[in-house]
Amino acid sequence: MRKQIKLAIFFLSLWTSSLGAENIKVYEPTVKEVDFGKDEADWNRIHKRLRQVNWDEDKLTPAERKLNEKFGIWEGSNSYWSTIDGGDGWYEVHLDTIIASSSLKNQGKYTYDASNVHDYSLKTIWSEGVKGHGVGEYLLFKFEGNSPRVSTITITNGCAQSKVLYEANSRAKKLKVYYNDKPVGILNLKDIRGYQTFETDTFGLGHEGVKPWSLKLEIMEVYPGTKYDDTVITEINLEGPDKPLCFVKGSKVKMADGSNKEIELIKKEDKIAIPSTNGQLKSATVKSVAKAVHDKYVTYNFANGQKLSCTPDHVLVSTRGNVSSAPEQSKQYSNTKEVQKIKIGDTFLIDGKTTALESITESSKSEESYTITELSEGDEFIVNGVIVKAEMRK
Ligand SMILES: [Ca+2]
Repeated sequence: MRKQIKLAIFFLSLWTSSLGAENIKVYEPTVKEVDFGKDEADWNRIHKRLRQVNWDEDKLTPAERKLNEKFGIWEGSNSYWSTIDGGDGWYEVHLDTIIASSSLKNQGKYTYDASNVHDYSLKTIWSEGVKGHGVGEYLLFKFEGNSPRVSTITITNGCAQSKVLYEANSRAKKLKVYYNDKPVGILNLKDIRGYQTFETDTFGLGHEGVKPWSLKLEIMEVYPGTKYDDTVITEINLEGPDKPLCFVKGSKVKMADGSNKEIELIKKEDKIAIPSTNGQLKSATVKSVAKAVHDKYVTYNFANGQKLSCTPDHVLVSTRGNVSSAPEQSKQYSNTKEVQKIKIGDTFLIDGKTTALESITESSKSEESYTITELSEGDEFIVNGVIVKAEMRK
């Protein structure tokens, strides 16, 4: 009997070491510690002041300006507790669903569902719902086949909103990563409040992908809470190399009522103007928006003095059809298969008049930019007077 057990242990250890021989990588994070809540009052004060002065930062006192250098509050800022400002996250748009193996039952108005780890709110958390520390419990992120690839995972561990709640609940220490149910890595989390960023292998196939795919994060080890066993995660945010094609902050979108609105302020359900076949404008509803940080932009300078700055692959509608500065990259979108290289002298219908492109300038500066990714109707909208495409992934 004893021999059998020994033999079993022997085979078990063979099996685990062969598992270890698989391509399992161990990832260490880059860490940004934040004492969430500590400067909330300051944040709210600056936010209020900026609203009072109609978002003109020059009207703040030097001390207020200095504070806002740290906060970066602007018109699109949602709240102190939001990890994202100005519209939706790109990965929220394309993520199919998040499933948890278990979740703690709702307590009054508090929920602990899987979706809480990807709602960009530091006030909401996922908590596993089994007895003990939840080792073996997991979150499963399911993606559509052509979803943007994932190569960066940023985790806000534990119940990060307060030091007391953070320490009271358990936190993840090691998370095992599965790509399509195959173990591929281990994330070694630190026991800190703040952001922990892991640069991983690249998962998914991007625009070439057809089959749905998944990432699973499974609790392997925890830092035990002082009061509760429940293991808690506040946020898991994803990023990768496939980014939406975007316009720089301040670009003006033509609205259905004829006014113009900065692209960073455009939200779901806004009514914007779109071109129609008879040359007139009509109204369409924004269904989704996205933002991303890019480091390469082009500015198109038109003969009428109009300018438009966007990513090189963003598609503009010229009088000879779809054009962009990087047509090969533009073709990844289902509605922009036919794209030609933009040329000086190409003509565009801007505010009802035919205007030529005079020059193109390139810039390399890392900044946030924005776009509309889905409309209730059509796939074109108007930015700085120019008709552009909303690139559709499906
Ligand atoms: Ca959350």
